[in-house]
Amino acid sequence: MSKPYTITTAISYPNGRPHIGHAYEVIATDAIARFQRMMGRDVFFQTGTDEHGLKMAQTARNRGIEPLALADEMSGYFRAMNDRLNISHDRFIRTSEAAHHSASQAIWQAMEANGDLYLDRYEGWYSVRDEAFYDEKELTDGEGGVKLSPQGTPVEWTVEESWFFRLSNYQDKLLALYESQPDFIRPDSRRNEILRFVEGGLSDLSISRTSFDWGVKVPGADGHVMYVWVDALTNYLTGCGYPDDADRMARYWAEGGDITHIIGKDIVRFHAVYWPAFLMSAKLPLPKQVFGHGFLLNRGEKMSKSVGNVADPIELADRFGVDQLRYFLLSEVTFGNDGSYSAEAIVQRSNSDLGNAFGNLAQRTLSFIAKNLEGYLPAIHGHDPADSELFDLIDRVVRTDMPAAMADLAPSVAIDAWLRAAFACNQYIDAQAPWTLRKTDPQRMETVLATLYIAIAQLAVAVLPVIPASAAALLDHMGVPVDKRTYSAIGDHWYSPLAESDFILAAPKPLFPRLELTEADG
Ligand code: ME8
Repeated sequence: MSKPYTITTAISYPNGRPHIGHAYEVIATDAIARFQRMMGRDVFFQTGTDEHGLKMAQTARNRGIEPLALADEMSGYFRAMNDRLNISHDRFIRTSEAAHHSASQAIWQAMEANGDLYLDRYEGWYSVRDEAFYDEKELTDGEGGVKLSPQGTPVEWTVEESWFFRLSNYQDKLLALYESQPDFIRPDSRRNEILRFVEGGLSDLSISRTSFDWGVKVPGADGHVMYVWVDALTNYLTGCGYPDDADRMARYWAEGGDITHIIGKDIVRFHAVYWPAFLMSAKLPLPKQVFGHGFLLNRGEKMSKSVGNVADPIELADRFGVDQLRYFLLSEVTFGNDGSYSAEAIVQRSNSDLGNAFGNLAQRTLSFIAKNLEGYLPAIHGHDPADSELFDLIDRVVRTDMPAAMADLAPSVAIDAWLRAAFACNQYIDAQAPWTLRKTDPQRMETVLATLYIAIAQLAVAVLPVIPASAAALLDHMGVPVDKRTYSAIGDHWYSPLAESDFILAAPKPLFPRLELTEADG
């Protein structure tokens, strides 16, 4: 069996509807998961909603409904977003599921059995918006005497009886982990930030709450619910069958397994400090990598409900197209850096790359075949050096450059390579001028068209993880067999049998109609 590959997004707080930042994370993760499947890997891709905690309880109370009713409603919007954006997750987890409560209680008991939990009194600062405890030394002064967390959210003084996790015991073990697995935290900026934090010393972590009851019950401690991050992080194990399904665990959460968490930069501390410490304590395998992507800004500004600049991903998809939005987000933003979006930037990228560079190339070539060869696929009559040069370049791009970039979680680098190959095809068609060859050398015209047809199909296969629906529609139209649409079968060997069959190529419809801006876009 092929080597398992586990990849997850963060699970989102369903205290409101999904925004473009949520869409960005799940689209990037989807592209990577699709790529790994095309490499023949046994992929498990999980996403979902993080439904417990004070933030959910307070939002529900403000709306006069039960937290579960809020979670039911909002979780539905996250699911609907994933459907709309063509997300290929294998599991959508909700932390209110019974199986997840069992998994959270099991990891709690394992940490307790290891001697890492004790009961005490918590006195300190808490941010409901971040669902996070902070040390006094991390805080800054906001307006009106309000203290602010490093994320800029207000904190409140909290005093209550609480279970604690001996995080202070894990400082050396965590530093040893970062040292022996330098890629555990990526990108480097995030790694350095975490190194500094852990080197600065770790306090024990308050991991239960008594002031509200919306959460996973602490086993054997009436009145305590787990701190939301304990149960939230455990979602990754629940999806992998913990604690009862040993076979599933061995497959997707094994020692040395290929396990990647894709999350935003604001929650790296939870994933790169608390999570490995919990797992070490419970004597469970660790993930291979935690990747903290950047934030998406609206025209360079932080999105916020009060400013009213929070973009709805469904609206953007309706207006510009799902694949246009996916392509924009993955090509525009270097994964790991912050990025900006605006209507102009989406329109510009889509029209120039998808429309002009790739769509027109396919359109010109396929219409030419449909019209001049009555749809019969052209035969190859020997190759010129120009043909081999184009094939070599595409081969390098689709077999080496793109897979290397995707495996390295760098979709924008993969797309750059892809675009370079599309430009090379455009130069080839202009230089070879099949419209002239039609009169002067019809055999050479056929070879040129066959070369382009193969190149276009290879580029369509290679870009499937990024724009799955459009690329598949093009491959369907071109008659490329489904079993050839993988990175390993991307060579041209499928072409001759297809050209010799009675397949007739119809005139294509434009794949990426030109997008226009409106006055409202400013
Ligand atoms: O943090 N741009 O949930 P969440 C890019 N429940 N990514 C963004 C973003 C933006 N503007 N805003 C948020 C939580 N994100 C926890 C996670 S995991 C065990 C629990 C990212 O709904 C954010 O960084 O606030 C996170 O990775 C994800 O969206 C969900 O954020």
